[in-house]
Amino acid sequence: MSSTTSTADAGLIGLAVMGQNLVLNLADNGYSIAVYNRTTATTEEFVARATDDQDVRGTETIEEFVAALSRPRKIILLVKAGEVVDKVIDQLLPHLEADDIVIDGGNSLFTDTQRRFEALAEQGIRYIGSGVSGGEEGARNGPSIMPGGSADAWPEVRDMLQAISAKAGPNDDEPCCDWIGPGGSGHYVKMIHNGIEYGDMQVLAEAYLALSALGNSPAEMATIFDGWNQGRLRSYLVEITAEIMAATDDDGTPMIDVILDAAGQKGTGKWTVISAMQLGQPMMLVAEAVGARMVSSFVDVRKRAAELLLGPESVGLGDLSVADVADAVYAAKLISYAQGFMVLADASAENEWGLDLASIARMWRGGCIIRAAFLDDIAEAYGRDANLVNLLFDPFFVDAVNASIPGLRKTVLAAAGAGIPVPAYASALTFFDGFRTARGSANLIQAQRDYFGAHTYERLDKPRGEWFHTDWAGTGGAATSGSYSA
Ligand code: NBP
Repeated sequence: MSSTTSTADAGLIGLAVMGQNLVLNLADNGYSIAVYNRTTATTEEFVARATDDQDVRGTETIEEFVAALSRPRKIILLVKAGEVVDKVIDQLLPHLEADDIVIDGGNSLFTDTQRRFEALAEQGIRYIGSGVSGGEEGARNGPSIMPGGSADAWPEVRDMLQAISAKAGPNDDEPCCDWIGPGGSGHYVKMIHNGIEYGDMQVLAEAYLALSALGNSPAEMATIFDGWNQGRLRSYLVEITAEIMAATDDDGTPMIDVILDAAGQKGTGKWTVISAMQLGQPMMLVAEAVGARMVSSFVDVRKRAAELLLGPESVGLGDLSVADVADAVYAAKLISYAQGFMVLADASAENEWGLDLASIARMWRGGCIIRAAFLDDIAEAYGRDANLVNLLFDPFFVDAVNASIPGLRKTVLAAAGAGIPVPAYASALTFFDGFRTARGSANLIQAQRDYFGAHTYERLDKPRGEWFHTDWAGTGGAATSGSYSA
Protein backbone atom coordinates (compact mmCIF):
# COMPACT_ATOMS: atom_id res chain seq x y z
CA MET A 1 0.00 0.00 0.00
CA SER A 2 2.86 2.38 0.75
CA SER A 3 5.19 3.73 -1.91
CA THR A 4 7.73 5.20 0.57
CA THR A 5 11.21 3.73 0.10
CA SER A 6 12.91 4.73 3.41
CA THR A 7 12.21 2.57 6.42
CA ALA A 8 9.81 3.70 9.14
CA ASP A 9 10.90 4.73 12.65
CA ALA A 10 8.54 2.22 14.26
CA GLY A 11 5.64 -0.09 13.52
CA LEU A 12 2.28 -0.77 15.14
CA ILE A 13 0.09 -3.83 14.86
CA GLY A 14 -3.59 -3.63 15.80
CA LEU A 15 -5.65 -0.80 14.38
CA ALA A 16 -8.63 -0.74 16.73
CA VAL A 17 -9.44 2.32 18.81
CA MET A 18 -6.20 2.38 20.85
CA GLY A 19 -3.87 1.50 17.96
CA GLN A 20 -5.30 4.07 15.54
CA ASN A 21 -5.12 6.88 18.03
CA LEU A 22 -1.61 6.00 19.18
CA VAL A 23 -0.39 5.95 15.56
CA LEU A 24 -1.85 9.41 14.95
CA ASN A 25 -0.20 10.63 18.15
CA LEU A 26 3.16 9.17 17.03
CA ALA A 27 2.78 10.67 13.55
CA ASP A 28 1.93 14.09 15.00
CA ASN A 29 5.15 13.88 17.00
CA GLY A 30 7.13 13.42 13.79
CA TYR A 31 7.59 9.65 13.80
CA SER A 32 7.08 7.64 10.62
CA ILE A 33 4.98 4.60 11.41
CA ALA A 34 4.30 1.42 9.47
CA VAL A 35 1.01 -0.21 10.41
CA TYR A 36 -0.47 -3.68 10.06
CA ASN A 37 -3.86 -5.04 11.00
CA ARG A 38 -5.28 -8.54 10.58
CA THR A 39 -8.22 -7.11 8.63
CA THR A 40 -6.62 -5.25 5.73
CA ALA A 41 -9.71 -3.16 4.98
CA THR A 42 -9.23 -1.45 8.35
CA THR A 43 -5.63 -0.62 7.45
CA GLU A 44 -6.66 0.83 4.08
CA GLU A 45 -9.42 2.90 5.58
CA PHE A 46 -7.15 4.19 8.36
CA VAL A 47 -4.20 5.09 6.14
CA ALA A 48 -6.53 6.91 3.76
CA ARG A 49 -7.62 9.17 6.63
CA ALA A 50 -4.05 10.20 7.57
CA THR A 51 -3.17 13.77 6.58
CA ASP A 52 -0.24 14.64 4.30
CA ASP A 53 1.99 15.58 7.22
CA GLN A 54 1.30 12.27 9.03
CA ASP A 55 3.75 9.62 7.79
CA VAL A 56 1.61 6.51 8.22
CA ARG A 57 2.42 3.57 5.97
CA GLY A 58 -0.01 0.71 5.50
CA THR A 59 1.20 -2.84 4.99
CA GLU A 60 -0.80 -5.92 4.03
CA THR A 61 1.35 -8.76 5.34
CA ILE A 62 3.56 -9.33 8.35
CA GLU A 63 6.54 -9.76 6.01
CA GLU A 64 5.87 -6.42 4.33
CA PHE A 65 5.37 -4.82 7.75
CA VAL A 66 8.64 -6.09 9.21
CA ALA A 67 10.55 -5.14 6.05
CA ALA A 68 9.22 -1.59 6.32
CA LEU A 69 10.93 -0.93 9.67
CA SER A 70 14.31 0.57 10.56
CA ARG A 71 16.65 -1.70 12.56
CA PRO A 72 16.61 -2.52 15.36
CA ARG A 73 12.88 -2.72 14.79
CA LYS A 74 10.51 -1.15 17.26
CA ILE A 75 7.12 -2.83 17.06
CA ILE A 76 4.16 -1.79 19.20
CA LEU A 77 1.35 -4.31 19.64
CA LEU A 78 -2.13 -3.01 20.41
CA VAL A 79 -4.17 -6.12 19.82
CA LYS A 80 -6.73 -7.80 22.03
CA ALA A 81 -5.11 -8.93 25.29
CA GLY A 82 -4.68 -12.67 25.88
CA GLU A 83 -3.81 -15.35 23.37
CA VAL A 84 -3.99 -12.91 20.44
CA VAL A 85 -0.74 -11.35 21.70
CA ASP A 86 0.94 -14.78 21.61
CA LYS A 87 -0.42 -15.43 18.12
CA VAL A 88 0.88 -12.13 16.78
CA ILE A 89 4.30 -12.68 18.41
CA ASP A 90 4.44 -16.15 16.81
CA GLN A 91 3.70 -14.58 13.42
CA LEU A 92 6.37 -11.92 13.91
CA LEU A 93 9.16 -14.07 15.34
CA PRO A 94 10.40 -15.78 12.14
CA HIS A 95 10.93 -12.34 10.61
CA LEU A 96 12.64 -10.62 13.55
CA GLU A 97 16.37 -10.29 14.27
CA ALA A 98 18.38 -10.09 17.48
CA ASP A 99 17.95 -6.78 19.33
CA ASP A 100 14.60 -5.96 17.74
CA ILE A 101 12.17 -4.52 20.30
CA VAL A 102 8.57 -5.65 20.74
CA ILE A 103 6.37 -3.43 22.92
CA ASP A 104 3.02 -4.82 24.07
CA GLY A 105 0.88 -1.75 24.82
CA GLY A 106 -2.31 -3.70 25.59
CA ASN A 107 -3.78 -4.71 28.92
CA SER A 108 -1.85 -7.97 29.23
CA LEU A 109 -1.75 -9.89 32.48
CA PHE A 110 1.70 -9.26 34.01
CA THR A 111 2.44 -12.97 34.35
CA ASP A 112 1.87 -13.38 30.59
CA THR A 113 4.24 -10.47 30.00
CA GLN A 114 6.87 -12.05 32.25
CA ARG A 115 6.54 -15.32 30.29
CA ARG A 116 6.80 -13.56 26.91
CA PHE A 117 9.74 -11.45 28.12
CA GLU A 118 11.64 -14.60 29.12
CA ALA A 119 10.76 -16.54 25.94
CA LEU A 120 11.79 -13.68 23.64
CA ALA A 121 14.98 -12.99 25.62
CA GLU A 122 16.08 -16.54 24.75
CA GLN A 123 15.86 -15.55 21.08
CA GLY A 124 17.69 -12.25 21.58
CA ILE A 125 14.50 -10.20 21.10
CA ARG A 126 13.94 -7.39 23.57
CA TYR A 127 10.45 -7.17 25.05
CA ILE A 128 8.67 -4.34 26.80
CA GLY A 129 5.28 -4.83 28.44
CA SER A 130 3.81 -1.40 28.75
CA GLY A 131 0.56 -0.34 30.29
CA VAL A 132 -1.07 2.49 28.36
CA SER A 133 -3.84 4.30 30.19
CA GLY A 134 -6.17 7.03 29.08
CA GLY A 135 -8.49 5.26 26.67
CA GLU A 136 -9.13 6.65 23.20
CA GLU A 137 -8.62 10.30 24.13
CA GLY A 138 -5.41 9.53 26.02
CA ALA A 139 -3.97 7.47 23.18
CA ARG A 140 -4.61 10.34 20.78
CA ASN A 141 -3.47 13.27 22.91
CA GLY A 142 -1.14 11.77 25.50
CA PRO A 143 -1.64 8.71 27.68
CA SER A 144 0.16 7.63 30.82
CA ILE A 145 2.65 4.98 29.70
CA MET A 146 4.16 2.41 32.09
CA PRO A 147 6.93 0.44 30.33
CA GLY A 148 8.83 -2.45 31.88
CA GLY A 149 10.88 -5.39 30.61
CA SER A 150 14.21 -5.30 28.73
CA ALA A 151 16.01 -2.39 30.42
CA ASP A 152 18.60 -2.06 27.64
CA ALA A 153 15.80 -1.28 25.17
CA TRP A 154 14.59 1.69 27.21
CA PRO A 155 17.16 4.26 25.97
CA GLU A 156 16.18 3.34 22.40
CA VAL A 157 12.44 3.90 22.85
CA ARG A 158 12.42 6.49 25.65
CA ASP A 159 12.28 9.59 23.45
CA MET A 160 9.46 8.18 21.35
CA LEU A 161 7.33 7.00 24.29
CA GLN A 162 7.91 10.14 26.35
CA ALA A 163 7.10 12.32 23.32
CA ILE A 164 3.65 10.79 22.91
CA SER A 165 2.84 10.55 26.63
CA ALA A 166 0.82 13.02 28.66
CA LYS A 167 2.76 15.75 30.44
CA ALA A 168 2.20 16.87 34.01
CA GLY A 169 3.93 18.91 36.70
CA PRO A 170 3.94 22.63 37.43
CA ASN A 171 4.93 23.51 33.86
CA ASP A 172 3.13 20.61 32.17
CA ASP A 173 6.44 19.38 30.79
CA GLU A 174 7.15 16.23 32.84
CA PRO A 175 6.34 13.10 30.79
CA CYS A 176 3.84 10.68 32.35
CA CYS A 177 6.08 7.86 31.18
CA ASP A 178 9.20 6.49 32.78
CA TRP A 179 10.94 3.17 33.15
CA ILE A 180 9.13 0.95 35.63
CA GLY A 181 11.41 -2.06 36.02
CA PRO A 182 12.19 -5.57 34.71
CA GLY A 183 9.99 -8.40 33.42
CA GLY A 184 6.26 -7.95 33.84
CA SER A 185 6.53 -4.93 36.19
CA GLY A 186 5.12 -2.41 33.70
CA HIS A 187 1.94 -4.38 33.22
CA TYR A 188 1.79 -5.03 36.97
CA VAL A 189 1.79 -1.30 37.69
CA LYS A 190 -0.86 -0.76 35.02
CA MET A 191 -2.97 -3.49 36.62
CA ILE A 192 -2.75 -1.80 40.02
CA HIS A 193 -3.66 1.49 38.32
CA ASN A 194 -6.79 -0.15 36.95
CA GLY A 195 -7.65 -1.66 40.32
CA ILE A 196 -7.36 1.76 41.96
CA GLU A 197 -9.53 3.10 39.13
CA TYR A 198 -12.26 0.60 40.11
CA GLY A 199 -12.03 1.90 43.68
CA ASP A 200 -12.18 5.58 42.66
CA MET A 201 -15.26 4.94 40.52
CA GLN A 202 -17.04 3.06 43.32
CA VAL A 203 -16.21 5.82 45.81
CA LEU A 204 -17.90 8.33 43.48
CA ALA A 205 -20.84 6.01 42.79
CA GLU A 206 -21.46 5.83 46.55
CA ALA A 207 -21.29 9.65 46.76
CA TYR A 208 -23.94 9.74 44.01
CA LEU A 209 -26.20 7.46 46.10
CA ALA A 210 -25.69 9.50 49.27
CA LEU A 211 -26.15 12.84 47.52
CA SER A 212 -29.33 11.54 45.84
CA ALA A 213 -30.63 10.39 49.23
CA LEU A 214 -29.94 13.90 50.52
CA GLY A 215 -32.42 15.09 47.89
CA ASN A 216 -30.07 16.42 45.22
CA SER A 217 -31.17 16.22 41.59
CA PRO A 218 -28.63 15.20 38.91
CA ALA A 219 -28.31 18.88 37.91
CA GLU A 220 -27.60 19.81 41.53
CA MET A 221 -25.10 16.96 41.79
CA ALA A 222 -23.39 18.27 38.64
CA THR A 223 -22.78 21.51 40.54
CA ILE A 224 -21.56 19.64 43.63
CA PHE A 225 -19.13 17.43 41.68
CA ASP A 226 -17.96 20.46 39.73
CA GLY A 227 -17.26 22.21 43.04
CA TRP A 228 -15.34 19.19 44.29
CA ASN A 229 -13.28 19.32 41.12
CA GLN A 230 -11.97 22.77 42.07
CA GLY A 231 -10.28 21.58 45.28
CA ARG A 232 -8.51 18.61 46.90
CA LEU A 233 -10.75 16.12 45.00
CA ARG A 234 -9.76 17.56 41.60
CA SER A 235 -9.47 14.60 39.24
CA TYR A 236 -10.51 13.37 35.83
CA LEU A 237 -13.16 11.04 37.27
CA VAL A 238 -14.78 13.80 39.36
CA GLU A 239 -14.70 16.08 36.31
CA ILE A 240 -16.45 13.58 34.05
CA THR A 241 -18.91 12.67 36.82
CA ALA A 242 -20.00 16.35 36.91
CA GLU A 243 -20.46 16.26 33.13
CA ILE A 244 -22.40 12.99 33.29
CA MET A 245 -24.74 14.44 35.95
CA ALA A 246 -25.40 17.48 33.73
CA ALA A 247 -26.08 15.44 30.56
CA THR A 248 -29.68 14.93 29.42
CA ASP A 249 -31.37 12.58 26.98
CA ASP A 250 -33.21 13.89 23.89
CA ASP A 251 -36.38 14.44 25.94
CA GLY A 252 -34.55 16.30 28.71
CA THR A 253 -34.41 13.36 31.15
CA PRO A 254 -31.06 13.25 32.96
CA MET A 255 -28.90 10.61 31.25
CA ILE A 256 -27.97 9.12 34.61
CA ASP A 257 -31.66 8.28 35.16
CA VAL A 258 -32.02 6.28 31.93
CA ILE A 259 -28.93 4.07 32.24
CA LEU A 260 -29.35 0.51 33.59
CA ASP A 261 -27.50 0.07 36.91
CA ALA A 262 -25.56 -3.05 35.89
CA ALA A 263 -21.79 -2.49 35.72
CA GLY A 264 -19.50 -4.31 33.31
CA GLN A 265 -15.89 -5.26 33.95
CA LYS A 266 -13.05 -6.66 31.90
CA GLY A 267 -11.02 -8.28 34.67
CA THR A 268 -8.20 -5.95 35.70
CA GLY A 269 -9.91 -5.11 39.01
CA LYS A 270 -10.29 -8.80 39.76
CA TRP A 271 -6.66 -9.48 38.79
CA THR A 272 -5.56 -6.69 41.13
CA VAL A 273 -7.43 -8.15 44.07
CA ILE A 274 -6.18 -11.68 43.36
CA SER A 275 -2.59 -10.46 43.19
CA ALA A 276 -2.98 -8.43 46.39
CA MET A 277 -4.43 -11.47 48.16
CA GLN A 278 -1.57 -13.66 46.93
CA LEU A 279 0.87 -11.16 48.41
CA GLY A 280 -1.09 -11.10 51.68
CA GLN A 281 -2.07 -7.45 51.21
CA PRO A 282 -5.60 -6.25 52.05
CA MET A 283 -6.56 -4.17 49.01
CA MET A 284 -10.09 -4.36 50.35
CA LEU A 285 -11.61 -1.19 48.96
CA VAL A 286 -10.90 -2.37 45.43
CA ALA A 287 -12.21 -5.83 46.35
CA GLU A 288 -15.46 -4.18 47.44
CA ALA A 289 -15.57 -2.19 44.20
CA VAL A 290 -15.22 -5.39 42.17
CA GLY A 291 -17.85 -7.08 44.35
CA ALA A 292 -20.24 -4.13 43.99
CA ARG A 293 -20.04 -4.43 40.19
CA MET A 294 -20.80 -8.13 40.53
CA VAL A 295 -23.85 -7.48 42.74
CA SER A 296 -25.01 -4.77 40.30
CA SER A 297 -25.01 -7.29 37.47
CA PHE A 298 -27.64 -9.48 39.21
CA VAL A 299 -30.40 -7.22 37.87
CA ASP A 300 -33.34 -9.64 38.00
CA VAL A 301 -32.26 -11.27 41.25
CA ARG A 302 -32.04 -7.84 42.86
CA LYS A 303 -35.59 -7.06 41.76
CA ARG A 304 -36.78 -10.20 43.54
CA ALA A 305 -34.67 -9.41 46.60
CA ALA A 306 -36.15 -5.88 46.70
CA GLU A 307 -39.59 -7.46 47.13
CA LEU A 308 -38.56 -9.99 49.79
CA LEU A 309 -35.86 -8.42 51.93
CA LEU A 310 -36.50 -5.57 54.32
CA GLY A 311 -34.47 -2.42 54.85
CA PRO A 312 -34.68 -0.11 57.88
CA GLU A 313 -37.97 1.68 58.57
CA SER A 314 -36.35 5.10 58.54
CA VAL A 315 -34.47 6.07 55.41
CA GLY A 316 -33.41 9.51 56.67
CA LEU A 317 -29.75 10.52 56.73
CA GLY A 318 -29.97 12.70 59.85
CA ASP A 319 -27.76 15.75 59.68
CA LEU A 320 -25.42 14.30 57.07
CA SER A 321 -24.15 17.12 54.84
CA VAL A 322 -22.63 17.38 51.39
CA ALA A 323 -19.37 18.37 53.11
CA ASP A 324 -19.44 15.09 55.08
CA VAL A 325 -19.83 13.16 51.83
CA ALA A 326 -16.91 15.09 50.32
CA ASP A 327 -14.82 14.09 53.35
CA ALA A 328 -15.96 10.48 52.89
CA VAL A 329 -14.80 10.52 49.27
CA TYR A 330 -11.45 12.03 50.22
CA ALA A 331 -10.78 9.73 53.20
CA ALA A 332 -11.83 6.62 51.25
CA LYS A 333 -9.50 7.62 48.40
CA LEU A 334 -6.59 8.20 50.80
CA ILE A 335 -7.12 4.75 52.28
CA SER A 336 -7.54 3.11 48.87
CA TYR A 337 -4.28 4.61 47.59
CA ALA A 338 -2.52 3.65 50.82
CA GLN A 339 -3.69 0.06 50.19
CA GLY A 340 -2.63 0.22 46.52
CA PHE A 341 0.85 1.48 47.35
CA MET A 342 1.21 -1.21 50.05
CA VAL A 343 0.66 -3.75 47.26
CA LEU A 344 3.13 -2.04 44.92
CA ALA A 345 5.80 -1.92 47.64
CA ASP A 346 5.28 -5.58 48.49
CA ALA A 347 5.19 -6.74 44.85
CA SER A 348 8.39 -4.81 44.24
CA ALA A 349 10.16 -6.49 47.15
CA GLU A 350 8.78 -9.93 46.30
CA ASN A 351 9.82 -9.75 42.64
CA GLU A 352 12.95 -7.62 43.16
CA TRP A 353 11.61 -5.01 40.73
CA GLY A 354 13.01 -1.96 42.52
CA LEU A 355 9.84 0.05 41.85
CA ASP A 356 10.19 3.80 42.39
CA LEU A 357 6.87 4.64 44.06
CA ALA A 358 7.33 8.42 43.73
CA SER A 359 7.98 8.02 40.01
CA ILE A 360 4.86 5.84 39.62
CA ALA A 361 2.71 8.46 41.38
CA ARG A 362 4.18 11.11 39.05
CA MET A 363 3.37 8.96 35.99
CA TRP A 364 -0.26 8.78 37.09
CA ARG A 365 -0.65 12.55 37.35
CA GLY A 366 -1.58 12.96 33.69
CA GLY A 367 -3.12 11.08 30.80
CA CYS A 368 -4.58 8.20 32.79
CA ILE A 369 -8.05 7.65 34.20
CA ILE A 370 -7.05 8.08 37.86
CA ARG A 371 -5.18 11.34 37.26
CA ALA A 372 -5.81 13.56 40.24
CA ALA A 373 -4.40 16.51 42.12
CA PHE A 374 -3.45 14.43 45.12
CA LEU A 375 -1.08 12.19 43.16
CA ASP A 376 1.31 15.14 43.56
CA ASP A 377 0.93 14.71 47.31
CA ILE A 378 1.70 10.99 47.00
CA ALA A 379 4.76 11.66 44.84
CA GLU A 380 5.97 14.21 47.39
CA ALA A 381 5.42 11.77 50.27
CA TYR A 382 7.58 9.08 48.61
CA GLY A 383 10.02 11.82 47.54
CA ARG A 384 10.42 12.75 51.22
CA ASP A 385 10.93 9.11 52.20
CA ALA A 386 11.36 6.42 49.54
CA ASN A 387 11.09 3.75 52.26
CA LEU A 388 7.87 5.09 53.78
CA VAL A 389 6.30 2.12 55.57
CA ASN A 390 2.79 3.30 54.75
CA LEU A 391 1.43 6.31 52.88
CA LEU A 392 -0.79 7.10 55.87
CA PHE A 393 2.36 7.64 57.99
CA ASP A 394 3.55 10.59 55.89
CA PRO A 395 2.90 13.85 57.82
CA PHE A 396 0.69 15.27 55.04
CA PHE A 397 -1.43 12.12 54.92
CA VAL A 398 -1.63 11.78 58.70
CA ASP A 399 -3.23 15.22 58.82
CA ALA A 400 -5.36 14.67 55.71
CA VAL A 401 -6.83 11.36 56.83
CA ASN A 402 -7.35 12.42 60.46
CA ALA A 403 -9.21 15.52 59.26
CA SER A 404 -11.49 13.68 56.82
CA ILE A 405 -12.20 10.46 58.76
CA PRO A 406 -15.00 12.01 60.85
CA GLY A 407 -16.92 12.75 57.62
CA LEU A 408 -16.35 9.19 56.41
CA ARG A 409 -17.47 7.80 59.75
CA LYS A 410 -20.60 9.96 59.73
CA THR A 411 -21.42 8.98 56.14
CA VAL A 412 -21.03 5.24 56.86
CA LEU A 413 -23.19 5.49 59.99
CA ALA A 414 -25.89 7.49 58.21
CA ALA A 415 -25.87 5.20 55.17
CA ALA A 416 -26.01 2.05 57.31
CA GLY A 417 -28.92 3.50 59.26
CA ALA A 418 -30.78 4.31 56.06
CA GLY A 419 -30.00 0.99 54.37
CA ILE A 420 -27.91 2.61 51.63
CA PRO A 421 -25.07 0.35 50.47
CA VAL A 422 -21.66 2.02 50.74
CA PRO A 423 -19.29 -0.97 50.62
CA ALA A 424 -16.21 1.04 49.66
CA TYR A 425 -16.72 3.61 52.42
CA ALA A 426 -17.48 0.93 55.02
CA SER A 427 -14.47 -1.08 53.93
CA ALA A 428 -12.18 1.98 54.07
CA LEU A 429 -13.40 2.84 57.56
CA THR A 430 -13.07 -0.74 58.78
CA PHE A 431 -9.54 -0.95 57.42
CA PHE A 432 -8.67 2.39 59.04
CA ASP A 433 -10.01 1.32 62.41
CA GLY A 434 -8.32 -2.09 62.21
CA PHE A 435 -5.04 -0.56 61.06
CA ARG A 436 -4.94 1.97 63.93
CA THR A 437 -5.87 -0.62 66.60
CA ALA A 438 -2.69 -1.60 68.41
CA ARG A 439 -4.32 -4.63 70.07
CA GLY A 440 -7.13 -6.18 68.10
CA SER A 441 -9.02 -9.47 68.18
CA ALA A 442 -6.66 -11.83 66.38
CA ASN A 443 -5.62 -13.28 69.75
CA LEU A 444 -8.98 -15.08 69.63
CA ILE A 445 -8.36 -16.24 66.05
CA GLN A 446 -5.01 -17.67 67.16
CA ALA A 447 -6.59 -19.39 70.15
CA GLN A 448 -9.28 -20.92 67.91
CA ARG A 449 -6.69 -22.06 65.38
CA ASP A 450 -4.62 -23.62 68.13
CA TYR A 451 -7.73 -25.23 69.67
CA PHE A 452 -8.93 -27.05 66.55
CA GLY A 453 -5.71 -27.43 64.59
CA ALA A 454 -2.79 -27.15 67.05
CA HIS A 455 -1.52 -24.26 64.93
CA THR A 456 0.24 -22.67 67.94
CA TYR A 457 0.32 -19.03 69.02
CA GLU A 458 2.76 -16.39 70.19
CA ARG A 459 2.44 -14.85 73.69
CA LEU A 460 2.50 -11.21 74.72
CA ASP A 461 4.92 -12.05 77.54
CA LYS A 462 7.41 -13.88 75.29
CA PRO A 463 9.55 -12.72 72.32
CA ARG A 464 8.03 -12.84 68.81
CA GLY A 465 8.83 -16.09 67.03
CA GLU A 466 8.40 -18.31 70.07
CA TRP A 467 5.40 -20.57 69.51
CA PHE A 468 3.17 -22.18 72.12
CA HIS A 469 0.44 -24.78 72.09
CA THR A 470 -2.27 -25.45 74.67
CA ASP A 471 -4.15 -28.71 75.07
CA TRP A 472 -7.43 -26.76 75.24
CA ALA A 473 -9.92 -29.60 75.66
CA GLY A 474 -7.59 -31.90 77.53
CA THR A 475 -7.89 -34.49 74.79
CA GLY A 476 -4.89 -33.59 72.62
CA GLY A 477 -1.19 -34.01 73.12
CA ALA A 478 1.82 -31.78 72.68
CA ALA A 479 1.99 -32.31 68.89
CA THR A 480 1.59 -29.11 66.86
CA SER A 481 0.87 -28.32 63.24
CA GLY A 482 3.77 -26.00 62.59
CA SER A 483 4.06 -26.68 58.90
CA TYR A 484 0.42 -26.00 58.13
CA SER A 485 -0.47 -22.42 57.27
CA ALA A 486 -3.48 -21.06 55.41
P1 NBP B 1 -9.31 -4.62 21.08
O1 NBP B 1 -8.87 -5.05 22.42
O2 NBP B 1 -10.74 -4.62 20.76
O3 NBP B 1 -8.54 -5.52 19.98
C1 NBP B 1 -8.82 -5.33 18.62
C2 NBP B 1 -7.57 -5.52 17.79
O4 NBP B 1 -7.05 -6.84 17.94
C3 NBP B 1 -7.90 -5.34 16.30
O5 NBP B 1 -6.80 -4.71 15.67
C4 NBP B 1 -8.04 -6.78 15.85
O6 NBP B 1 -7.84 -6.97 14.47
C5 NBP B 1 -6.94 -7.42 16.64
N1 NBP B 1 -7.04 -8.88 16.65
C6 NBP B 1 -7.98 -9.70 17.16
BR1 NBP B 1 -9.49 -9.13 18.05
N2 NBP B 1 -7.73 -10.99 16.97
C7 NBP B 1 -6.58 -11.03 16.27
C8 NBP B 1 -5.79 -12.07 15.77
N3 NBP B 1 -6.11 -13.36 15.98
N4 NBP B 1 -4.67 -11.75 15.11
C9 NBP B 1 -4.32 -10.47 14.92
N5 NBP B 1 -5.03 -9.41 15.38
C10 NBP B 1 -6.15 -9.69 16.06
O7 NBP B 1 -8.70 -3.17 20.74
P2 NBP B 1 -8.55 -1.86 21.65
O8 NBP B 1 -9.79 -1.56 22.40
O9 NBP B 1 -7.95 -0.83 20.76
O10 NBP B 1 -7.46 -2.29 22.74
C11 NBP B 1 -6.16 -2.71 22.39
C12 NBP B 1 -5.43 -3.09 23.66
O11 NBP B 1 -5.36 -1.93 24.51
C13 NBP B 1 -6.14 -4.15 24.48
O12 NBP B 1 -5.19 -4.92 25.17
C14 NBP B 1 -6.94 -3.35 25.48
O13 NBP B 1 -7.26 -4.09 26.65
C15 NBP B 1 -6.00 -2.20 25.75
N6 NBP B 1 -6.62 -0.97 26.22
C16 NBP B 1 -7.79 -0.54 25.70
C17 NBP B 1 -8.36 0.65 26.14
C18 NBP B 1 -9.65 1.17 25.57
O14 NBP B 1 -10.13 2.19 26.09
N7 NBP B 1 -10.20 0.55 24.55
C19 NBP B 1 -7.69 1.39 27.12
C20 NBP B 1 -6.47 0.95 27.61
C21 NBP B 1 -5.94 -0.24 27.15
P3 NBP B 1 -9.12 -6.97 13.46
O15 NBP B 1 -9.34 -5.53 13.11
O16 NBP B 1 -8.66 -7.78 12.33
O17 NBP B 1 -10.27 -7.58 14.20
